[in-house]
Amino acid sequence: GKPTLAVVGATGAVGTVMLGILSERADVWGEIRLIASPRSAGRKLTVRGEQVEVVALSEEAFEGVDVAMFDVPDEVSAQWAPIAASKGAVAVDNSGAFRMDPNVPLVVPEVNAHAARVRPRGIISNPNCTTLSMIVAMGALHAEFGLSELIVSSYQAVSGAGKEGVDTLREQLVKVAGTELGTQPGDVRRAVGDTGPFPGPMALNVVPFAGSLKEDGWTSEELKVRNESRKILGLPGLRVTATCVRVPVITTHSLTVHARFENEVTVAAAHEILASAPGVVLCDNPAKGEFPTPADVVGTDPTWVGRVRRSMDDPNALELFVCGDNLRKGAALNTAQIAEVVAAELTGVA
Ligand code: 11C
Repeated sequence: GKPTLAVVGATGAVGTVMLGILSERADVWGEIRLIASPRSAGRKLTVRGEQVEVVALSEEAFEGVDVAMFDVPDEVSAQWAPIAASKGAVAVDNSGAFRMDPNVPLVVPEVNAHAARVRPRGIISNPNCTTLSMIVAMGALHAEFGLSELIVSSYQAVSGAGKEGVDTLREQLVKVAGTELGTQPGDVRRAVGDTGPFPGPMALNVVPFAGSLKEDGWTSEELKVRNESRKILGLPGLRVTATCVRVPVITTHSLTVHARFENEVTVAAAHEILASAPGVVLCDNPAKGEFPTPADVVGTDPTWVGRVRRSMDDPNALELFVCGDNLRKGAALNTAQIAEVVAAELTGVA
C-alpha cells in the first residue's frame, strides 16, 4: 500500500503551507497523520480536501508511520526526530538540529537527490530557507562552470521568523500608514513600539541581522548559508560570505549573488543553463522591466533568477538576483520533495 506520512508541526507557518502543498501534489501517500503540540491537539485541519484531527506529539503518534516531516523548533526536532526514526520512520527535518551532522544528509532534490539514500540515523535534513532560495540555481551553474566562491546578500521576508514575524510587520504597517514617519532619526522606532522577534522596526526599514549572534560578529543565518551551501554542493572548501538582511516583505526571500567559477562564463551560457534547469525560472529582460520581485514570486514553487550580468572586472564571475518563496521551496515544498524521494524508494518506484 501507499506509505503513511506524519506532519509534525502541522499548525505552524510552514506546516500550514505544507498542508496546501500536500493537497496539490501528486498523491503518493496513504494516511496523512497531523501531529502538533498538546495545545493544538483536537483541532481539525484540511488536507487533500478532508478534515483531519490533529493528534498530540507522543511516541505512539509515530506507530506505523513511514515518513515523518518535522517543522518545529530545533530543540523539539532534536528530541523527537530520533524517536520517530527509532519507531521505523524516515524523519525529514526542517530544523537546524541535524543539518551539519555528518551522518545526516542535507538534501535539495534538484541538486543532490542521491544523498537522501544514505541516512545512517534515519534522518534527512532540509536546508535553511535562505540557502534554499538560491541553491537550486547555484547547483545548476556549478554543474556547468565549477563554483569557486559565493558572496551573497539576503533580503529576507518576515515570515522566516514564523507567524509572529508576519503579525509584527502587519501591526507596524498599520501604525505607519498614512503618516509622515521616516524623516527623523528614531521616529519609526518610537511609533511602532514593540519590535517583536526583530532587533529593529520592520516597517519602513531594513535590518541587517537575522537569526542569532555567533562568533566574530557573524549571525547564525550567515553561517548556515555558508555551511549548508558547502554541504549540499559537496564543496567543503567553497569560499562563501553572506550578509543577511531582513526587509519588509511578508513572504519570499531574495538574494544578490556574486558567484565566481573555475572557468570563464558568459551571460548567454548562464541564461541557457538557467532557462533549462529544473526548478528554475529565468526572468531576465530588464529593458522590459522584467526581473523577479518577491511581490510577483510569492506563492510559486520555482527559484526565480534575473539581472544576470558578467562581472565587469572578472570574466569568471556572475552577478545575479534570485527570489524564492521561503515557505514553499525554502521550507515546505523542499521537505515534501525529499519525502517523495523517500516514498518512491520505499515503494520500489525509484
Ligand atoms: C529566517 N531562515 O528567515 C530563517 C528561518 O534554520 O530553518 C529558518 C531558520 C532555519 O529567519
